[in-house]
Amino acid sequence: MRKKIILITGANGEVGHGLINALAEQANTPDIVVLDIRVLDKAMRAKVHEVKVGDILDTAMLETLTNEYEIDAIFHLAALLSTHAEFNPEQAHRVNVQGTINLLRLSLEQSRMREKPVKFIYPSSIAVYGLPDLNTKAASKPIKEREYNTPITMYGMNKLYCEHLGRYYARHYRQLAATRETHMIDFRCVRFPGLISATTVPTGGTSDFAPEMLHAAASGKPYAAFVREDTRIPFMAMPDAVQALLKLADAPREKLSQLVYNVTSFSPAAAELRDLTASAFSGAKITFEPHLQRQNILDTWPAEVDDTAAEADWGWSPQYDLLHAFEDYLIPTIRQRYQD
Ligand code: AKB
Repeated sequence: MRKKIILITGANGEVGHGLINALAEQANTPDIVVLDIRVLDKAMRAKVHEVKVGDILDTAMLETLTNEYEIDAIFHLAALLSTHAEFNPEQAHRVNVQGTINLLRLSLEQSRMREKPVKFIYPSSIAVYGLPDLNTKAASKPIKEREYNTPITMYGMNKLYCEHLGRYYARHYRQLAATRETHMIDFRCVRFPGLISATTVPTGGTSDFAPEMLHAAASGKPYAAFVREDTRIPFMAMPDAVQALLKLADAPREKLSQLVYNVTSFSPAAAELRDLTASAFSGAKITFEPHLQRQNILDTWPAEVDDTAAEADWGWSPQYDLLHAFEDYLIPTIRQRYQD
């Protein structure tokens, strides 16, 4: 009999670490197998059953996973983020889209083998939105899932398309075949805002100015934010992002009225983030030197998203608002990190 597992791709990224910690603490959870192009950090290794170092584009390697394990759920976190993707759009497309198709196919294969849908948990992003100008952004109410789905970045387009691919593999796969698929996949998606972790500094994202500012201040380094002071996008503290993934994964299928859900916590202006950071770290040297093109990307992302569907369907509610995120999670944990 094959061992039942949960597969996490991109596990060495900042969401991956939090997710491994949270899953490892849960009772009755299948063992975790992780897949990343980099070796998993040492501190995490004891918490997982196996670390596969490899590329999600390597279909032969993915096949060995199918043969070795019964995969109960996949958290597909691997992706090239928005800023990184603009430097190599075709590579981003390969990783973000073809990589996701490879994992969707693997899930479908597994669903057939065990005659039960594999849960496919997919983090999408506010990058799927593309507001036309700042006036529209300022005048908009919190944006719903289906509004302004006109991204300007390769990453945003990749995420939006993969949301649709998830729907295809969940509901319409090979719809003209003589025999219909009986076991498709159970696709569930959250659209994350910018994430702020106290323990890891992200790379390659456009929302990175917030975590970069905090981590620089905590480690006594000056920081020039690449945005205007009035830049406003939604953010979330990392523990809430992990909870969102777990809560959506646990929700009864019949309660889910849609496949893709916005989730959000707070939407501060960059200047508010600077003020909160500076009041926690008295010597902080934070300035603003907007980078025209990265700013342009941020200006197309909404100031606020509407997450009422997630709240209604699966009880989503963030633990941290802006002040609590800083006071109870970010500042104490980051202080500790840079004192050690
Ligand atoms: C990025 O900035 O690319 C990501 C995101 C908002 O999805 N953090």
